[in-house]
Amino acid sequence: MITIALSKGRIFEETLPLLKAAGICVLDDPDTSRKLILQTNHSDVRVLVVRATDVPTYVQYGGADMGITGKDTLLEHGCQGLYQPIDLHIAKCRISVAVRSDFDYVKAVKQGSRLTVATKYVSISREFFASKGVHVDLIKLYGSMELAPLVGMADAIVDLVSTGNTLKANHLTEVECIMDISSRLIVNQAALKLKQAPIRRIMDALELAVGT
Ligand code: PRT
Ligand code: MG
Repeated sequence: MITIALSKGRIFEETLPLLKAAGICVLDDPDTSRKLILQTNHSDVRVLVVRATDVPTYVQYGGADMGITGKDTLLEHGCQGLYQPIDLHIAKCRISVAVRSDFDYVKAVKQGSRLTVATKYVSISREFFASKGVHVDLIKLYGSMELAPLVGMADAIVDLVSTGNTLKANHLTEVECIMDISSRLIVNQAALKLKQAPIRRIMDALELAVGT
């Protein structure tokens, strides 16, 4: 049995065509079904539906043999016990610093001010600001980061940006891009040794599907 961990939403939707190209069709729709284990057209391939931030954990601890996760989630989680063989080029966005439109970020950085930054991405943010020599106090949030500068809780946020519409709607301005993000295939290292042939077959098919 090969178990693949996926999260509902954009990653699931953008992964389906790649799996299909690899000959794997998921038989249940996670939006209408309450099942957390989905069958596929292969009796020996199944899909787990988990929270996006839990995908690396399931793969790391062997609850799933492989999974698909954003680079953002992977960097925050850490990569222990995981192979990352393929960039699937899906769910693309960037992770950026944004501030209230009336906040002069460039000046604050130039003056060496201490910044308060609200984010779900504490580890990525800590590393980024340290590399710039900017002192920050990080506030960990789990969602709706955009609110923090609006209510005076933070000078800046670090969050994912795609179209930029969410920032715009909340009168925030993107001032710096930290890195481009896409989703990766991750594979449990022990599973790759134990189930080498079937895992390689899926990896090769996905790689081919991404290239086409
Ligand atoms: O939503 P939930 O709390 O269940 O989990 P999640 O937010 O971790 O999952 P999900 O499905 O929202 O995101 C999964 C992955 O998709 C992320 O880890 C990214 O790798 C990738 N991705 C790609 C994005 C976006 N684009 C994106 N735009 N994830 C989130 N967003 C959000 C962003 O956080 C912001 O709130 O969309 C908003 C910005 O979008 P624009 O288009 O207005 O700029
Ligand atoms: Mg989300």
